[in-house]
Amino acid sequence: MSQKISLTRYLVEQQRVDGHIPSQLRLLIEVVARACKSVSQAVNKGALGGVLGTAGSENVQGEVQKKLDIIANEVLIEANEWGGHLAAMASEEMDSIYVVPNRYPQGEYLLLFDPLDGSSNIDVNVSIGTIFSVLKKPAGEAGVQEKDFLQAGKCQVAAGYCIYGPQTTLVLTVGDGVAMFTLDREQGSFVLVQEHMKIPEDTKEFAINMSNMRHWDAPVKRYIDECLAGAEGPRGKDFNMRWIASMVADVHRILTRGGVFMYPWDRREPNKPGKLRLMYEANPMGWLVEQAGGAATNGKQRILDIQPEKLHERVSVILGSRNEVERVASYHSAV
Ligand code: P6P
Repeated sequence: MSQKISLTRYLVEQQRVDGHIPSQLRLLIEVVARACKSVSQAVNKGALGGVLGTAGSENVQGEVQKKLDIIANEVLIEANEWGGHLAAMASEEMDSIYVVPNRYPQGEYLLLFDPLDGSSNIDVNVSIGTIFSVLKKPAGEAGVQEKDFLQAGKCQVAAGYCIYGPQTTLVLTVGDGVAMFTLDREQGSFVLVQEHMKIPEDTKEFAINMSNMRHWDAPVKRYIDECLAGAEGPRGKDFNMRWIASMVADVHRILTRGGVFMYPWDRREPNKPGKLRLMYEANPMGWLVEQAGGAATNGKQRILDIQPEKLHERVSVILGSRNEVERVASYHSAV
């Protein structure tokens, strides 16, 4: 029987054999993974755990917070604040950064996360997930401030997500490709099920919220119209559509079998560049997709090259199978 490789062993080998990650980063990733196991337990309880429904508050995005949004946020903060590997954390659910309290040692890493992405799906038992991104704190300066987080996605040193679906699965990159680990609940550990995941360069499947069609810009409308025209249209092939309205689930499908995911700018809120957040949604997902051979753009620029100006800034996202993403980008540059 082939030996099971745990997340711990994979990370130790990335540290020892490949020299990709220092021990502090390895520890950080293991702590985040343990926190995701706790979140998974809470999510799996559902109504039995009294964790469904709203918390009666709004987050910095002005979105109604679900009870599980707050629970997941607290789990990640409490799991990571004492270990000595972090200087601070930032979360979709918190207006400002969370600096590690003085009673704990400060580390050199910054952790950003969307503690429970897709939370509108919680109450209807559809897959949701935790998205995380790790940056290094800029050298030199004492203390840590919000501006230390404002680094482009290409500066990430680790990124991943944990999807709470039929399986609880952690997908991770430290810059050496993408590895997938499924939670073995009998052992209580994440077990490597695939590494060096690859997204097919071409696809026949797109993911977008079609109800927004009348609000899209011309390049996006052109791309989707051509997909809908099918074999008789300019693409010469039929397309399928999927939209789970949970970025983690849609991206996981694309990492697993290809596809293109689009949440573009639209006219509903013209002053916002998009709905999704750059720092803890688009950047980690964009790096994972690129590490798997795909591409991620805002239509005009590689997502990982975007220099953030605000912690919670939003961005237009087109990511997935490289040839499709490049086609959409070419339609944007043609206008
Ligand atoms: P819509 C979930 O709220 C989320 O942030 C992403 O996970 C998802 O892709 C998107 O919003 C869904 O948005 O407008 O289709 O509900």
